[in-house]
Amino acid sequence: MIAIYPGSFDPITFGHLDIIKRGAHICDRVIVAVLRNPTKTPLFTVEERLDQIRLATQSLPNVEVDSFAGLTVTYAQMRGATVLLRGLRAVSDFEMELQMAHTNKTLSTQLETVFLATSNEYSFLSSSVVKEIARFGGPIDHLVPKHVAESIYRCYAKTHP
Ligand code: COD
Repeated sequence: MIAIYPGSFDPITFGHLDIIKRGAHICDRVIVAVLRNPTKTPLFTVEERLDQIRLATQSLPNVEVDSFAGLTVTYAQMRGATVLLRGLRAVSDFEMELQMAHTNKTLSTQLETVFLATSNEYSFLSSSVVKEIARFGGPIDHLVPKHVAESIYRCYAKTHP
C-alpha cells in the first residue's frame, strides 16, 4: 500500500514527523509530497523544504520525499498511491480536512483519505506557531529538528539582523 502525505511543510515540524513515522509503520511506502504553490509566499523554497524533510526522514527506508504541482489526486494517481495521509490536531482542523477529503473523493474514488490523530504532545504544534516563536527569538528546538531550527533562525537573522 502506497500512501501520499501532501502538505506545505513550511517548515517540517515534529508533528509532521510523527505522522510520517506512524504512516510508514502501517503503509509499505509513504511519499511526503511538498506542494509547489505559486500563490503562497513561504519562508523556505520548495528545494529547501525538500532538503529539510529528506534529512529529517533519512533513517526511514520506506519514506520518499518529492514535490508536486496541481491537484493532489492527480499526483497520487501518477505515483500509484491509494491512501492520502492527513493529520488531525483538533476540532478546528476537522472541518477543513473533511471538506478536503470529500472534495478529493469527488475527484478520485480510488484514493482513500486516512486521518491519524496527532500525538498528545504535538496537538498544539504547527509550522506557523514555530515561525511565530522563532521570529521573536523564542526556543524552538523541542518543536523542529535541529537543522530546521538553525535554518529558521538564519532566515530571521537575515530579515531582522
Ligand atoms: N500533528 C498532527 N498532524 C499535523 C501537525 C501536528 N502537530 N501539524 C500538521 N499536521 C498535519 C496537517 O493537519 C495536515 O494534514 C498535514 O500535516 C500537512 O500540513 P501542512 O500545514 O504542512 O499542509 P497543508 O494542510 O497546508 O496542505 C494542504 C495541501 C497542500 C495538501 C492542499 O492545499 C492540496 O491538496 N493542494 C493541492 C490542490 C488540490 O488538490 N486541491 C483540492 C483539494 S482541496
